[in-house]
Amino acid sequence: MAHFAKVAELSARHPKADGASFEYGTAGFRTLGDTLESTVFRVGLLAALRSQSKQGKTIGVMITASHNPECDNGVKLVDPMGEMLQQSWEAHCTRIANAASADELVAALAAVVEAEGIDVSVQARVVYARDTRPSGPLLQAALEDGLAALGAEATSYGVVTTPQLHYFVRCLNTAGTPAAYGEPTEAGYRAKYTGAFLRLVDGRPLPAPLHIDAANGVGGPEVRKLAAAAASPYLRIELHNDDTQTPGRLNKDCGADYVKSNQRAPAGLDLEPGARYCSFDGDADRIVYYYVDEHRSFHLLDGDKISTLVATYLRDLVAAAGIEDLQVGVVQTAYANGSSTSYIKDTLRLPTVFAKTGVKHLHHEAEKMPIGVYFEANGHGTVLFNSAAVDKLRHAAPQSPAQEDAIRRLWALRDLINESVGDAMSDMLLVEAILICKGWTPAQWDAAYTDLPSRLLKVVVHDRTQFKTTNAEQTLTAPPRLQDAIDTLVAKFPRGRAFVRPSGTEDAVRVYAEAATRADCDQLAYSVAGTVFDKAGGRGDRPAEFI
Ligand code: NG1
Ligand code: ZN
Repeated sequence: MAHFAKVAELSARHPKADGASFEYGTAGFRTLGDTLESTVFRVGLLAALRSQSKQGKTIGVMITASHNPECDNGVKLVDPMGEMLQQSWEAHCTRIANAASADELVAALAAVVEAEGIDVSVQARVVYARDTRPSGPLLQAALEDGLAALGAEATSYGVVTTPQLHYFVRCLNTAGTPAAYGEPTEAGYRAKYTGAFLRLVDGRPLPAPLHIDAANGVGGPEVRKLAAAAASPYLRIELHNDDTQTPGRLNKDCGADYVKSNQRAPAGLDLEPGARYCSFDGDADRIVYYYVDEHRSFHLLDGDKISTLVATYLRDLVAAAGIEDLQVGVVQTAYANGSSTSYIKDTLRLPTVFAKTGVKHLHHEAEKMPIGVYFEANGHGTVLFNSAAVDKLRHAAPQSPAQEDAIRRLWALRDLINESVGDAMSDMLLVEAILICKGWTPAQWDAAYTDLPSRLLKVVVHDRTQFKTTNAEQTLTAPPRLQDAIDTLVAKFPRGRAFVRPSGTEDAVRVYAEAATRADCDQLAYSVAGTVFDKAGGRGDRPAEFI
């Protein structure tokens, strides 16, 4: 096809290593940064085709490996409304990334054009950005070659957070329509979110400063600019781990993933009772909060705690606004702490569903709810208002000043939320606004329910693809009889729950367990991990007994 004339020539500059194999998974392509050049070049080609398949709508490409080590990198595509790439294209991505030669690559591209009925005369439009990783500039150059090979109109947003890029894509594709989302610029992003935040908190007592661990990633400079744009005593921040220059520091012993996984403060922060802390991950799409009590015990306020805080606040505002039949629902994954699920069902009495791991799955479930709050326990999530909910808000007829105020607040909340994707900065402003409005300390927020002790382990096995799950990934259907063995172990522990699933982002199987006490939980987690190791081809060291 003439359209692919330049592909072979430019592809030769970014050859694929023999034998290398890539898969577009939950987080796009993700692996060691110095093995990704051919893949990122090809993602440029894919982005152009995806845009053409959407009649020239703007597609986004983000180069990041999020919370993973600095030596990793990754790349993912962003669809026109700022959402994750439509799942049916993931197989196209994998096939194109794995084409062994230039000829195979061109044939694979032609197959996508054929399968999707793409009109290649449409002008493709693509915007892209990267995080602070050292491998980023070289990968960006490869991407630019891929975009040039198909004549895409390409615009770089430089180094920004992942959710900022999602926001830009949505703004660009909704400009001039009733769904216009905002200005597709960094300044526009900051103005939109800080404006909504200040509308919500205006007149309330001022909070203490917020301490932010920026994981030594792109969130550091970006949140500094956000606070400068707000220029308000309602958003006073103390920034920590904001070194994006020194090699090796990104995500090293810090950031949301470290804090959630280790249930402890990041390096570089000495926690003081009474203060409020949060951690972003390396590309600032996840956030967790935490604090220490007067005995200096550490308390984590993870995605489940954020989700329940936000859902409660929204539910109460809808009631205060006097709007009937505007249901707030909550989407979780199996990694949600069992106490949070019971709290949502039994105390808040809100509908809740489980989705598979990975935000695209939660996003799709939340879209089915009028107001859908979704968070992974690791702090990645947001809130969606469907069009029926927006209509209800638009047509609400307040009967009192209190109702009018609640409706005004619901609008401001909607503006405060990055609906395209989970966003650490927007989620931070959301939590801050709610805490300010309620006059709450982190301990008061934490008091809603007590987490069950939980433990997340990894088991390396010879072949993780043999693990198949059902029931939102909580039950194994293969390898045979492994689930029975897990069930027998779980039954021994009060409030015990455990499940096993293959990771979508790492070559490992994850084991999650929770139980009524820390000792029971650890015993359950390690015995399930040991069983997986023994019965399903464990590799390397058998998971160590807990200490
Ligand atoms: P995998 O590796 O499939 O467990 C991890 C996280 C997900 C999600 C993705 C994408 C856990 C247990 N899993 O997926 O929640 O964030 O990475 O980054 O946290
Ligand atoms: Zn991330």
